Amino acid sequence: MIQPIENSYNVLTIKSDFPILSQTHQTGKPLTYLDNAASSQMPISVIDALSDYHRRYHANVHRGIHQLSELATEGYESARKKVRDFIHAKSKREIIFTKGTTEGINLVVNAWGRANLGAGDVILLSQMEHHANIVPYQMLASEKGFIVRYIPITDKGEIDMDAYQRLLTDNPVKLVGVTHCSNVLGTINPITEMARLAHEAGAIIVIDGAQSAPHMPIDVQVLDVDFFAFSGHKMCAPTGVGVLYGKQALLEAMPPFLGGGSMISEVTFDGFTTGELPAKFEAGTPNIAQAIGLGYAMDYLNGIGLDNIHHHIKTITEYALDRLSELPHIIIYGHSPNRGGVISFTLGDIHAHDLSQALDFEGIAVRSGHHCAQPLHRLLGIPATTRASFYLYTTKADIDRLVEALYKISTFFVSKR
Ligand code: C6P
Repeated sequence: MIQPIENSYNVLTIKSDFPILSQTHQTGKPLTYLDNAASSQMPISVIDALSDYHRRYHANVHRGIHQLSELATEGYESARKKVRDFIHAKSKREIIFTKGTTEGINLVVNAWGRANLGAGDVILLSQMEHHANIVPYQMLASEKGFIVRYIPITDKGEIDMDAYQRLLTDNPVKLVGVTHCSNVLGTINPITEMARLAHEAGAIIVIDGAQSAPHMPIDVQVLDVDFFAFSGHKMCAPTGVGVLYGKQALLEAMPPFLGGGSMISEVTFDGFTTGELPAKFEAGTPNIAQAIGLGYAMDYLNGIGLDNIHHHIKTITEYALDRLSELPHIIIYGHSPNRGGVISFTLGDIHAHDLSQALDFEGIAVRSGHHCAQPLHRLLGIPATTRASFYLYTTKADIDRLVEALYKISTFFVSKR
């Protein structure tokens, strides 16, 4: 078993950087926040950076030549450089600010997909995808007539790599869309290997990085992926900002997604020409404060070190798996040894919503439902799970509180029968 590293990592100091976490729940109990896969919290440095922007240099970007606009543009473009460094992209032209992962994937589908996919083409998604990585493809498939196939998963909740290779060779596959880390099973998928196989088969690979970018070092060049989308609000930044990374040659060759201000070079009454990257994919006024906030969130995460964060989450997840396994009637979904910080489970026949409401009465925030992965839940034969998800500030004491509360709740439900 991995030894707890809380002393050297100093999780309590990290936790004290997040003002929201020192609150008391309305029940008077301490607040234990275990819903980080939905949205994480913001450290004081990010909150201060947002406030500073709003107090000192709020203005539109790339438009005015007055002082406030220049400061805002500088802040916004400096955030782009921080993102480039954070994911090790070659150029900041490859960094497109979006609203979040969902918008990033929709951009790829509607721009690259619309230009490159047609009747009879095949694309592969996996059975563990979030709706954001299924529905946009289904929408375009119904219009264009391409075929969507699903890579099966094993009993452990991992991609079935043999089936993946068969699906790649059986068909002329044009695109593979897969999550880096499942938001239900926690599985971290072997993206470098999957990208190599996709490229050998002549397909591009699009990665949903919503659950991986916040938790582990990302190098898009080592992964050799064509597109990689993620969201700021799961990595200490505000909502309303995300990133789509794309290889420059692909971004240059594909048409724009949205039309409007900023994304053009020239407009006449008869038509328009597109602007340079990355503006070509950023029509309209962007979420400036949020992008600047994301840059500060990346500074904060870098200050702790993504390797350290990844190690801490692995340690906490192992501890949580050990402790949760003590509970009678618990079923945990996802058994890959290579996993991120989410644990989805059912507890006897207690409905997931009842369970998360009862946990809320104990001051513990988790998520229940299908977690926007309904096809996966159908495959698992269950309508809903309860999910606890961890981040850089989660302590062993948080896990202990969760387990104690689950004991208490299961005793209460059994006594009611
Ligand atoms: N999952 C969860 O509770 P947006 O909403 O665009 O920021 O992210 C969408 C998304 C895409 N892929 C994966 C793997 C995700 O986990 C998410 C967001 C949250 O699991 C909210 S549904």
